[in-house]
Amino acid sequence: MPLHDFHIIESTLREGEQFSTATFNTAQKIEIATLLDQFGVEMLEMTSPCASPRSEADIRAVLAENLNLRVLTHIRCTREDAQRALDTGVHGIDVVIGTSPQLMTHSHGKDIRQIIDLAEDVMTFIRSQNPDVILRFSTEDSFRSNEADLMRVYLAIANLGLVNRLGIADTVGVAMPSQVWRLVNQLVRMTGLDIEFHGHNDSGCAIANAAAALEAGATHVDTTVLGIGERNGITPLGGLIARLYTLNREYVRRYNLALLPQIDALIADICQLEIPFNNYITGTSAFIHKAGIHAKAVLADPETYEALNPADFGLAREIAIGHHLTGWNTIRSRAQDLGLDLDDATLRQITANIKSQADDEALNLAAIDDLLYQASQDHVCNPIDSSIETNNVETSNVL
Ligand code: HCA
Ligand code: CU
Repeated sequence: MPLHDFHIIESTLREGEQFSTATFNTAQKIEIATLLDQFGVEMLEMTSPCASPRSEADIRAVLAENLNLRVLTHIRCTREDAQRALDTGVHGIDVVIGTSPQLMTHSHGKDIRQIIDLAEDVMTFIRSQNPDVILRFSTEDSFRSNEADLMRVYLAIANLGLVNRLGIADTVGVAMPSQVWRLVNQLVRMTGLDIEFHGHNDSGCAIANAAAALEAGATHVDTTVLGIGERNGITPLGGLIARLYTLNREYVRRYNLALLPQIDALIADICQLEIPFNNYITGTSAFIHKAGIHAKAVLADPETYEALNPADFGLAREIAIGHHLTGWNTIRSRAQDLGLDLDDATLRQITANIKSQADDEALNLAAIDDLLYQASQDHVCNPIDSSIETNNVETSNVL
């Protein structure tokens, strides 16, 4: 299980460019590549040089930055595309060809024998031109391909002894984690080569499928920042990190995790998106605790209700206070933060008051603070404060 030793192929500058609102100019590509390099991703996949003049120029521009990460480009399975890719001086080439009946019919029109012949020819050509380029061969739409056909293709390519990696792609986001596990496991056992997983998120399994691939022995996972890509995208970088961190922090310790908020914010900004409230790690609510029972336990020990430590990502947890589910431990903690010394009975009374008011509308922090300051002043003059409205909430039930 190479979970401690996997590699991220960050494809924001390839798959991510295929997202509906994504267009990156050269400076933005360099900024994104540089940040991802600082984060520590091992590989960066860029759009084919054949896609547009700027796509070609930008591969060279990113290469000229001399980053630590390896720069890859993603091409169709043709000699022409391969030559253009080689000409850029890129570190690695990711070749893909569709193998599902749908793609064989509507994309390139070739049958399995023709696919194998073409792939063998293109792989042999690339290797003959450059013995060092990192070479990957992948089948598009692997999970809707006929399994026997798929294996014929992979075995033929593996037997050439020329490629560094085989890729599998859940192109339309239909695979279940168990299917991914099985296919990866089969390929690892059959070929012994490095295996890459690329998974779309149409049915919400992109992260789970990437994790299943790694558990089955995959060595590389494709991600994009915020998961952007065709349709609703692929495995998000932050989501993969969250998944692996919660298995074992050591798996992701080599990455500069505190850069994640900046990376997500940069892509959201360029693509004019809001980071979803429920996004992994960087969503606005990812570290907000609300119910009194939760807040009490988190105040005692955050790990009670946190599988991820926000501080590891340069973030802070929040405790929501002014709502009807609040608890007196939370209110006491706020009073302590304000330097107010209020006795338990007073705090319970204020809590009951807040709950009662918040049944109609949540109170903001300033309103809570006013109540606490007021109580503290009244307390000095009159320890039993009759001005604070209470309701029938049993104080013993108020957590
Ligand atoms: C594409 C399809 C692809 C390729 C994945 C891969 C997919 O847009 O070219 O090369 O592994 O999802 O199948 O992104
Ligand atoms: Cu894709």
